[in-house]
Amino acid sequence: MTVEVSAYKWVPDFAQGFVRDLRVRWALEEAGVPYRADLIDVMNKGAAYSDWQPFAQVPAYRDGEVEMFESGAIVIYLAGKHEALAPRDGAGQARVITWVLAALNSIEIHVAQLGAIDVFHAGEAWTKERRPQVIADITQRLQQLSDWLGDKPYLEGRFTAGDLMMATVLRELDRTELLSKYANLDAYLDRCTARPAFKRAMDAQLQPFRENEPA
Ligand SMILES: N[C@@H](CCC(=O)N[C@@H](CS)C(=O)NCC(=O)O)C(=O)O
Repeated sequence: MTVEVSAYKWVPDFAQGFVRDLRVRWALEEAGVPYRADLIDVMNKGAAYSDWQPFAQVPAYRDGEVEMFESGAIVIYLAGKHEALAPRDGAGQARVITWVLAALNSIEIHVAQLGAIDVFHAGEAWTKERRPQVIADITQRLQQLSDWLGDKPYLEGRFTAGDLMMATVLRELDRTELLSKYANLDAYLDRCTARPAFKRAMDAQLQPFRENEPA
């Protein structure tokens, strides 16, 4: 069966290039696995979609053997199958799983709060009080990540699904100044997103947005 990934037909400008199907598309591109995007309407997903993704979000994934949701789980699953995404030895794979979860649970958890403050709840009174602490939390994590990375090209030396996930999280800070204070993280993000597989994944996400732009 063809690998299928759910994605949106169109999203508003601020979300274009950031919808989380990008993570799965990128992993599949790195692994050289062809796939089909099942495009759904963000405003009208249809009741049946919740059978595939219980929270009615994207991405969801299926390949004939498994049916999954959660971008992190899907990327970890793919890393287990493809050397392009993780070493084949158990210890190496354990490190990759660790970094995928670190990206999501130790860094994105803070970065997502900044998105809530600056984008989804922009201008609301409570955001003024909350924002400084969120910035402090992100800054601490970036410093720690920068210290870990040092002058390595990737988190574990070679590119893995851990870098893929970390780069998609760090990209969420692109509209802030926070990342540019860490030259090695800035260069790391550029290195990850310069990969041809990332560019193909990005093009594939953006193409339907151009074709389905509301009149
Ligand atoms: N934890 C989920 C989050 C998925 C998610 O937030 N999807 C967003 C797009 S990036 C979505 O579908 N939002 C629309 C909605 O919630 O209705 C994952 O990583 O897969």
